[in-house]
Amino acid sequence: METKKEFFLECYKLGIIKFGRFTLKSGIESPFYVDLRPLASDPKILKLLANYLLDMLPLDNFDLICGVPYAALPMATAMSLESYLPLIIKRKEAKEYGTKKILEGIYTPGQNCLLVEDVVTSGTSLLETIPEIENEGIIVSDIVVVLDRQQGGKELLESKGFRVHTLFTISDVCTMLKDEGHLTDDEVGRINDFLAGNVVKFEEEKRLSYEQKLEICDHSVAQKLLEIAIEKKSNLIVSADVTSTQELLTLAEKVGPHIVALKTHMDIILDFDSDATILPLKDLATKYNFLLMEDRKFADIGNTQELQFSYGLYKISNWADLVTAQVIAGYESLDCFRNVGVVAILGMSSKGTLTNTNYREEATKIALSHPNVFGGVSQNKIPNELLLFTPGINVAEAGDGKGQQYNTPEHAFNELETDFIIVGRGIYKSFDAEKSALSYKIAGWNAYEGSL
Ligand code: 5BU
Repeated sequence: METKKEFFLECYKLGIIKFGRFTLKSGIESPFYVDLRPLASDPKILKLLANYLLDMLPLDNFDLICGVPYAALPMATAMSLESYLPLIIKRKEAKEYGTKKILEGIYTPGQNCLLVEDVVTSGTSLLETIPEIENEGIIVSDIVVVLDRQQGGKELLESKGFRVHTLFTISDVCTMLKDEGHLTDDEVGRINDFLAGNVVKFEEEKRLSYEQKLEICDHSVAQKLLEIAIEKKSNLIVSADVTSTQELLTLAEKVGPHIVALKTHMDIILDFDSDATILPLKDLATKYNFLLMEDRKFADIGNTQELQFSYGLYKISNWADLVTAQVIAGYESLDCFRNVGVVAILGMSSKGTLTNTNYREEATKIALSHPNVFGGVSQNKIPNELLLFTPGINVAEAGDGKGQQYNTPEHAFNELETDFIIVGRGIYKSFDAEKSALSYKIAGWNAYEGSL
């Protein structure tokens, strides 16, 4: 590695500096985050770093070398090995028993010690460390620093009479990374704002629109749902939890014009008959352009799910466009849902559900990786690659006395960035289901537009 710049770019590859939005210990938001500890895990880099640091100053001036714990300890050790300057170690806290020593190693009062620090920010922590070393009779005149965050630390230390030698400054780093295309003008602008002491304005990340989701969701059922949503200006799915074919068809006829999908629990229909129930339902779905979502919540091993999906009374695979499935049985259990889209149950709306953060994270990993899955049901945000379906929506009730918990469309769009709201009793139990569907459709669409 010939130049200092090439050396820095090698260091950068180890992930020592990240750009984005970080909240510092002080509560201040910073556009970058530095952690030089990974440098010690690459012996070649650590050795080169030690030599770059040693090259900055005349070594004859020093009798000892000491790193400020912890990040600079391996750096100081490597510098000692390269220069034969003896190493001393400064404890973070004095030993509580025995010698109560703060410095470990062999030294004598009056010796001059070179101090090594990874990053200097305000300089205050070095100003606390130096007197602890000086109290042992050691002289500190020079400090070598790998990265100066340019927040006044160097100047403060110099004003107290110390010589500070820095290998890189954050400005150097920005210039090098910008030259190499790793940083945009906007990011450099934010870093400069930050260094000038101004409050940094971060762009709020916006939710994706249905048009943007169309570009990233490649499952055909996801595409169809998004196209219907855009065309009908609706994100409403009505949950048709009625118990007869007549009620189901009447409801579908009323709400059909306003929905993207009709969600069913076909096993609660008392007079289910594939000709009398499914054929007219499919006609209505075609007439009003909505999809059929069977909320079967499969939760068994793959072989059983395959049978439940295609056999028995309901033969779901013959008519459903999308189905819900638990992912509790693991990745392969979802392989059987070949000709439909799967919406995975990631989190539930009911009180006391076991779908805690850990479960949701694991379930989301399966959902993201399985090609049959294009969405998830949840009461929390999920990754953009999956469409989010949120049940438990009702503008008039907070619950149903049986564990269901309700939220508003505004909550679902603003807080969860949902894609589709699912409304059952709020519509089919209302006096006028068509009117209610229309008002939930408008509320859902307004909430979606408001969240953009
Ligand atoms: P409601 O009448 O709007 O409460 O009906 C909600 C529907 O959504 C109902 O069919 C449930 O089976 C379904 N649901 C739910 O409410 N909560 C969940 O977490 C899941 C599904 Br998953």
